[in-house]
Amino acid sequence: MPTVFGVNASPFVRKVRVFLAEKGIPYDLDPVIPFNVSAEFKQMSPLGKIPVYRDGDRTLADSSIICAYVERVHPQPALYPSDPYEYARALWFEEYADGGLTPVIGQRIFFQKVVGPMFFKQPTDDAVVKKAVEEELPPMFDYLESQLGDNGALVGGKFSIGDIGIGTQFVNLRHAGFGVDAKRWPKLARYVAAVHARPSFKALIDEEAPAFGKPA
Ligand SMILES: N[C@@H](CCC(=O)N[C@@H](CS)C(=O)NCC(=O)O)C(=O)O
Repeated sequence: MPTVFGVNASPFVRKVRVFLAEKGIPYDLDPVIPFNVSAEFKQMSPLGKIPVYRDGDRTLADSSIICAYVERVHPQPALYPSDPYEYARALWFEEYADGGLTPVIGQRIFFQKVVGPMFFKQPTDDAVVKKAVEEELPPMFDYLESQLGDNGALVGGKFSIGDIGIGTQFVNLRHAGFGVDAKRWPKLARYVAAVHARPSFKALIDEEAPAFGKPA
């Protein structure tokens, strides 16, 4: 059985766990916290980050790379579109989430509301959160709203790695006590609710919410 190294609340660990759940692949979870990691862990993850995936004697770091590998080993159900442009668009949304949403949702909102107070005894800086929620997120939500059709997926009408990458960020936002205003972004609000209702996401939200967020 493969092992995922990493802890709940990391959007990247959750991305891999949702991916594996969608594929129906059982795995063990080794809850490595990414602070002062061991030399042994750094051999698997040279940047010292979570997640890491171990499959027999093969190890991989980085959620995007892990998912790409798992897709090749377990092609069904396909979580990357087969059409070349849709494939690239799905990767784009994964990157938009990892590189674009993470600095706002993860590093500012979730860190200030959850990680800082819980792990570093650091009070929330409300000004940072307010700026992120009121000024930085809305243009990102506008963009996502503009990309959504009515079929519940970002690319090609079919659930993909792009939806997993975006969906996992919104779990952190939810744990921090924020959501999507359905009056302002109706398609995005519906989309996020539908993605989070999938068994793969719901199981993790239910698992994490008592520790990190509001009860699901
Ligand atoms: N691009 C990486 C990012 C992973 C990442 O930043 N993980 C964070 C936790 S959410 C981490 O391990 N941070 C510890 C550190 O940067 O030292 C991925 O997709 O896996």
